[in-house]
Amino acid sequence: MIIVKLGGSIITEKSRYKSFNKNNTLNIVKQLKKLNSKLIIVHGGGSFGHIKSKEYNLPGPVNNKTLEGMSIVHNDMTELNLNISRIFNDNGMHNISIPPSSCIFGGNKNYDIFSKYSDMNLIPVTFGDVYMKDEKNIGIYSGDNLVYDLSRIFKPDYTVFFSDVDGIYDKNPKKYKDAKLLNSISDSFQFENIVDDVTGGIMNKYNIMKKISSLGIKSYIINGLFPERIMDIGSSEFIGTVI
Ligand code: ATP
Ligand code: IP8
Repeated sequence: MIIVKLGGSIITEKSRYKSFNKNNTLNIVKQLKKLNSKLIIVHGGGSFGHIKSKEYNLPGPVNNKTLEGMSIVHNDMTELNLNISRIFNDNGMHNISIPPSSCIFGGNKNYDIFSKYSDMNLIPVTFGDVYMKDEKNIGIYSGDNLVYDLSRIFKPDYTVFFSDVDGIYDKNPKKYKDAKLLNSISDSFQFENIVDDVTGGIMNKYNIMKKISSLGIKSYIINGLFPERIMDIGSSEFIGTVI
């Protein structure tokens, strides 16, 4: 089993509301097919999730505005999910969409349905979503957090995070031309997000990857513009960051 996160920056254009990057997604799906492995797919929100979350003050306390926002963001996320699920299906990778807002409520999480569908050889396709943190607060559950939750349950061989950069650098490569790619992380590095993310950007991703590694599971960040790099995992040719 491999758990794959499709980052919002590679499957959408993050600064343009609801712009889906079909070609990037298709290229990744084609490589995933070649792996011939059991998969769980998690995708981020990108411009289908973060823009409206911010506009409607999410995460935040329940009120008329945040409830409306919750509905809008969830609908937009299911639209993105449908775009992605169809590409998998069109490429012979049959799947089932599982919204986290139906599995998580307050402190209660129940992911049993993932194993049931996975056992039937349907690929679960899930996503960062809105959810009820408790009775008074609406939260945003990041796709990265889901990768961790699912890793604890499924103990995958490894996890892969497709993003729009080659991996983690010593500083933001989008801002600094001299940024150096870190193949693995031992030194300190800086995070500076250009596009605001309601779930914490690459810093949250790095913290999640560290938590996954404490389960004894490796996580790889790969540039989704070069998804074929997934084939080099474990070899000296691999380009990306492993944690
Ligand atoms: P998500 O679905 O969680 O949004 P994502 O793959 O789109 O996943 P981001 O959270 O957008 O990931 O993180 C990737 C971005 O982080 C890059 O586009 C880059 O601009 C930014 N970034 C900031 N600091 C760094 C760093 N030190 N190394 C790599 N990227 C960095
Ligand atoms: O992009 C958050 O998931 P992420 C999704 O994986 C929403 O952090 C709804 C903003």
